[in-house]
Amino acid sequence: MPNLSKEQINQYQEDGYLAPINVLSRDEADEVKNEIEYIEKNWPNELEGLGRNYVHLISPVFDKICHNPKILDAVENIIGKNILVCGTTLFIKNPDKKGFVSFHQDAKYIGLEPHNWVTAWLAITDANEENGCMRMWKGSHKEDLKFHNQMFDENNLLTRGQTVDNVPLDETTPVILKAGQLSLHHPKIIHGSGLNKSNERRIGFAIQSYIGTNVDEVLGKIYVQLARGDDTFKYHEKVSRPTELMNDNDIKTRKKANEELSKIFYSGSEKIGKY
Ligand SMILES: O=C(O)CCC(=O)C(=O)O
Repeated sequence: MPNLSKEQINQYQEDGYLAPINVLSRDEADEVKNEIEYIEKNWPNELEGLGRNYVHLISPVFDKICHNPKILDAVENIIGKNILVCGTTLFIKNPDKKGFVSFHQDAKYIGLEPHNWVTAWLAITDANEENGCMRMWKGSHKEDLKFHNQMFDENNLLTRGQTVDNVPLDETTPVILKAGQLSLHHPKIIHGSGLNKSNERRIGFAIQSYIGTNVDEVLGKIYVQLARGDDTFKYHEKVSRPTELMNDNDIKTRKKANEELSKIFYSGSEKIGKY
């Protein structure tokens, strides 16, 4: 059931993003944080590098978020009722690290065509200006895809350090979220995020993205789940939902999915980054 008001849908269409949307309580968000810390403790490298992608394929906790009816209701307003979960990424900024995200457009290197898709970013911790929340350049989604410099900076949390130059910081808006709140953003909106200057971790779980069943992957292969509706296009291979943490078969599926995703991310690139 679509759940956004007309004003919210207009806001998304005009600004290129929408926030905040209440999804989880703070306690529920804390449970998700505990799941991350449990995985990090027991499988130390599992969420590192390329492993920050597709965690929903090995963890029922993250799988449940992707299929959360509140999120899907909001997403349905934007891309229609036939919805696939295409991928997920954990964006973790630890306080002792210099991680940032350069200004970029998601649609530039991901190969998902047409742009009937939306990225949902769930705050697992509070996200604010001090700890490096996302900043959006409102209305920039109405323009074409821009040239991106490929910087490969080791502190950049993006694959190639892809960067749109000369974005006026004072024209960007911080997306301030409490733990458990969600933002939705458009494939072409220019956005990024700065350093975490606080003493706590800043954690975001991005479902990147929810795609309409009519969306193809023109650069490679993706593994999807049907989240809602019917898939009459059948462009992509479907994968099952995990029922236990780190099941052997799910680990294999995730490895395969990540290998294919890496080919997409670095398609046409001379260099490979760490994610
Ligand atoms: O987590 C961040 O700071 C940036 C995430 C991002 O660029 C995205 O989800 O598209």
